[in-house]
Amino acid sequence: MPQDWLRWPEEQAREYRARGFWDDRTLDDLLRERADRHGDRLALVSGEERLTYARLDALVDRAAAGLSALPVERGERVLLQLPNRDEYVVALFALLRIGAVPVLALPSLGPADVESLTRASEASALVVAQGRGRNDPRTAAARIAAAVPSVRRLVVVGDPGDTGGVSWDSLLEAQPRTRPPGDGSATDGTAGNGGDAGELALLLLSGGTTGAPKLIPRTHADYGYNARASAEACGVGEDAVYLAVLPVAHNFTMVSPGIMGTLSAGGTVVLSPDPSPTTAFALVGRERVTITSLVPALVPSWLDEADRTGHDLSSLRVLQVGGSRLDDTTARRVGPALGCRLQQVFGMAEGLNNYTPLDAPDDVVCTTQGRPLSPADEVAVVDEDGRPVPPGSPGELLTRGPYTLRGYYRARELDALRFTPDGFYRTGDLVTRSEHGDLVVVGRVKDQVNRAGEKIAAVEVEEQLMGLPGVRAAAVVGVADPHLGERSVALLVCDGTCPDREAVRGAMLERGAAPFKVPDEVREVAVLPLTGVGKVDKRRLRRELEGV
Ligand code: AMP
Ligand code: DBH
Repeated sequence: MPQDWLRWPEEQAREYRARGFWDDRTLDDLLRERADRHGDRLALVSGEERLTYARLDALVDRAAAGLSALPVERGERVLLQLPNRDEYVVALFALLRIGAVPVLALPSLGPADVESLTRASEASALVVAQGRGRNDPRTAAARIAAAVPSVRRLVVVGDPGDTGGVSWDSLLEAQPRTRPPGDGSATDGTAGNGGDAGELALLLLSGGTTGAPKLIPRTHADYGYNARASAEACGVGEDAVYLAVLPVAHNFTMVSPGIMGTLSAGGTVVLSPDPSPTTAFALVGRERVTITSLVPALVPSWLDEADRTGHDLSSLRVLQVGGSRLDDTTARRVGPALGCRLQQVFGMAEGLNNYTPLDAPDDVVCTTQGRPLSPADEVAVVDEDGRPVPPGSPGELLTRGPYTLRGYYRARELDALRFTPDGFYRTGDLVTRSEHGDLVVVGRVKDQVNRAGEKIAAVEVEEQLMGLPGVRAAAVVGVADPHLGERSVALLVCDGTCPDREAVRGAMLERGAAPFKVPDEVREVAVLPLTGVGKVDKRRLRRELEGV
């Protein structure tokens, strides 16, 4: 396979293998091993469906056979846009089993995002779920399948309707090849950075700071290590019951430790169809959930509901919170209200995961965003000239390590900006680091709004705003918001009448934008403040907006 993205230098890869961070297992091997070892244990709960490891493994075999028959070939990219249902887990592992590369798309993405993701990954198939009304993903998927030349197949979980696609259930009718247990893919250690395990496993979407989607390549070896090490750091073992509340395709829910970490440890994954505390608490009580993860925007409603719920939450040991900054006051309420440990998680789909240690003092847990997961994670906090700053001073976080990408997928020009010459990823996050290595996220360098954990690239929205009649200049900034973390505010300089929020909303949705990208507020201004070099001064804008 031609190498179209940058990988770890060979010497570095050798070191990660020698130190035991990377091994020869594919992500699918992690599931199969568990199925072989204790097939009768409960792996996955979704609605009324309760799948043991053996049953999940058998379903994955059937789905793999069905996908192969379509055909989906080894190495092909397949876009998955599915809600929190068991079919997601089956489809994910089935694709990995046949060596195809899942491209994980959040259900909240708009049709325009799904299309550009499909184009950027040159996906050969799309897998979506039947929905309802205007936002039925089938409608967009059918259009994209017709418009994007690489797409040959559309698979629909539910009724394919008039999309021309095939139903997921019909795929499961295929007869799997018989195969001896434990026979993962060939791992002869000769290909790339560590046999098959060094190959591309899946593609994730970056929150991104530029209009074009940035695809994050993750290998079996690095993602598997991320999952296993996270499970260990979060106390997730065979007795763990992980509740997936956030979308399953989110990296947090996938690997920190999420679905991959829990299944690799032999625990049980429970899927929540929605993030409301009423739904989640019923599942916590029924399934004896031990750990779950949230974005900060969900935490207050969970704490309020905990006061009045009749469900038994005593099984809950850890509540992980991450994706955007959790305020210290709310952080301190978590333990007493839920009777469990808080764990802050500062992660990114690009790699690096930071966790507050489960046995750390409350002050550390409630006021920091954690420490790097791996002893091999290298982090540096640097000033604008790339020079390290002293402990406690803010600077940009740079990182490299055994599960942090060395380059985006097919984006060499972007790589030159986002990576230092010696392979450190520039996170765009402003942090401080204490002498003990605890990180605090204090802001960002990157031009992005972090709205309830959903990352919005300012330029992408600005481009859309500039396309509206009468708009001469546009700037989108994130402003601190007690509920969302940040809300997005659009400032427009106009000729004549300025579009209001409703007009902006209508135009953006019309063009297929995701609803969460529509600015929460639209304001007309006479001019935008500029920096010395003539760029819109977003820091000043943000300060001014937060001051009112
Ligand atoms: P993404 O690129 O979509 O994977 O988003 C990763 C980004 O989310 C990080 O680079 C941070 O900017 C932000 N983030 C994630 N977790 C936290 C956290 N616990 N506190 C503050 N920001 C966070
Ligand atoms: O925000 C994120 O992307 C994120 C947060 C927590 C993440 O990717 C992760 C943990 O792995």
